[in-house]
Amino acid sequence: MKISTIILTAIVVVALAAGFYFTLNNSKITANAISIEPEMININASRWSYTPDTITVKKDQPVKIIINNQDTTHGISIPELGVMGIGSVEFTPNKTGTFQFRCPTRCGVDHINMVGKLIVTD
Ligand SMILES: [Cu+2]
Repeated sequence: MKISTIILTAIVVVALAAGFYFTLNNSKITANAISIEPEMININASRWSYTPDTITVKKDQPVKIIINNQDTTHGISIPELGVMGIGSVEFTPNKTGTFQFRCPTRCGVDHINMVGKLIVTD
């Protein structure tokens, strides 16, 4: 075997090993970035209110709101944050402020008055 072939083979092996190492490292970084557990919040929903009716969360912190229906099917809708769900909603607030949430299901005569408040802080 020529010396140049041996050197070329060695270079290829080192390059592959380096590529493999960086790929592994990048995988770890990605895994860490998406492994942030959502903050779990339980809320009771019944005709026609939420308990609690005010929730405070942090911007950029994933949150999962579990909606415990006490009578019929209710949910949470926050159009300004692109959030809508029944049973539970999971999202990451991307802006601070005070947002009204409403029930997205027609759950009865006072459905329109079923509102809550989400406060997103820094
Ligand atoms: Cu409702």
